Amino acid sequence: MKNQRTFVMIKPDGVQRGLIGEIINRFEKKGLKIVAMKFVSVSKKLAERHYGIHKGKPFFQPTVDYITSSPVVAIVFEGIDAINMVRNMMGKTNPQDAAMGTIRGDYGQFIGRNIVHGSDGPDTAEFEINLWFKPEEISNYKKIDEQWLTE
Ligand code: IDP
Ligand code: MG
Repeated sequence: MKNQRTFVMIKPDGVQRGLIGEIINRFEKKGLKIVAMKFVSVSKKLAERHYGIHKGKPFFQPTVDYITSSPVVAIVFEGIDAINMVRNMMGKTNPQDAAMGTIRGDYGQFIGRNIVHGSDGPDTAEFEINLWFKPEEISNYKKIDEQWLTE
């Protein structure tokens, strides 16, 4: 059982379709703690760094274009096994394969518009949190429900 931080982005389609509250609500109700959050118009440079691992793949440029097309919400969540928890709650990359009950399964139709991003492992989470947030934008604080989320 490890407390982890993970980076989440509500992508432009999630923002444009009015799903910001719905998505944050799901993570919040699960018990994940928001430790950083901001509304961002993503630059080409930031988008290319964020998706740098996919450089050279056919979907790289379309995905950069997608996340720079309209503002996004950038969030750092903290919780027990938060990285996997968020990935499970988002569902598979392609909304057509994502289980009902997941964010992508419930709200998405197409792989190129899959609503939400979440870090895929501890190294990626660290890289992405540092890429999107300055240390002073991240809050260390105790939340009143924490004692009820563990034994
Ligand atoms: P992930 O977001 O579930 O981690 P990745 O394979 O890391 O999935 O891909 C990053 C993003 O690139 C996806 O969320 C999606 O927006 C986009 N993407 C991935 N594969 C495709 C594709 O085959 N067509 C269009 N877009 C894709
Ligand atoms: Mg990924």
